[in-house]
Amino acid sequence: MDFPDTALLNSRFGSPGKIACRAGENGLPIIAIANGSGSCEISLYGGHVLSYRPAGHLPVLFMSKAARFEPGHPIRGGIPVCWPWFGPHPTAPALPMHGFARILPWSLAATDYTSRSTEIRLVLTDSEQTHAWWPHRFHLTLRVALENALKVELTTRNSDKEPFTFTEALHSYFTVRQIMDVTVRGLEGATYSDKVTGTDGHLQETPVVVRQEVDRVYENTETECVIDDAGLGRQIVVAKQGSRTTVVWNPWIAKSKRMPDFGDEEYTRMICVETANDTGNAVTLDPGESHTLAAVLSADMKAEA
Ligand code: TA6
Repeated sequence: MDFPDTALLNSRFGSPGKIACRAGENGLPIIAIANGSGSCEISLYGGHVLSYRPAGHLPVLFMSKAARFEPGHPIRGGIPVCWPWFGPHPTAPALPMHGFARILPWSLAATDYTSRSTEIRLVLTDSEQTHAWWPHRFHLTLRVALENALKVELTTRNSDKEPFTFTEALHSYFTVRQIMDVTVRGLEGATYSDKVTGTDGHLQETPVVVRQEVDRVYENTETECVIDDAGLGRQIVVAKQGSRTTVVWNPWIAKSKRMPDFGDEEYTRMICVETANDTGNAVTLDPGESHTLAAVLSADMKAEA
């Protein structure tokens, strides 16, 4: 897997105190962006936001201590880009889980900064490799903007001659102090498919709590979610645009033990609240059309009770 030399990236895109490129594990290039609002790191491998830390806060995104940074293997934590399908491929389960965008090298196309915002734009386009998995021409842009929130935008453009349909997710892993002290608000009244039991049509009547493996797909919901972390006295707000599906996942005990790139106890310190468009909210683009999926993440210390 070829990546540009980080010295070359720095000469072209670097800016002291704002944008820096470095070689991470196995030489995978990492772009670090920073400003008065905080800091964020993004891997060119997978177009993958690895970390986000608002000024004055503990890290917002979770990264497994057992995560593997190896070409061909998805990174366990941060914000994996699931595209052009979410979950297993609908008809060819042997194809990569959650699509191929998160296991391919992206290019750094542009960086920009103002007094308030620092942003980068990564690009992934179709290739012989992607055609073998998905027979369409596309142009994918990931824009990551660090302001008083972290805005992550995934824009799909159909550069083919025929329409295509895709599903997608920004599969965000969030750090919590202790999962037993966490509730996720914002999905009350929505219905979900339970991927653990394989059943549909469940009504979410209360804020989500995790006391077992949770793998729920809420379709037709555009509301923002709030991860209320009583242990840290912090709320993480997961706002979204261009997304009609939200997924909530915690692997709990048994599944954690089955994941080699995830610590057996790490389920206690994370929860995924994913910004998506899954099957019932799949997106179809005509040639030349574009669609943007965006997650806007921010953290607030809870007001003293
Ligand atoms: O978003 C939840 C989910 O679809 C779960 O079913 C679980 O498979 C998780 O994604 C992680 O998938 P991965 O392929 O990254 O191990």
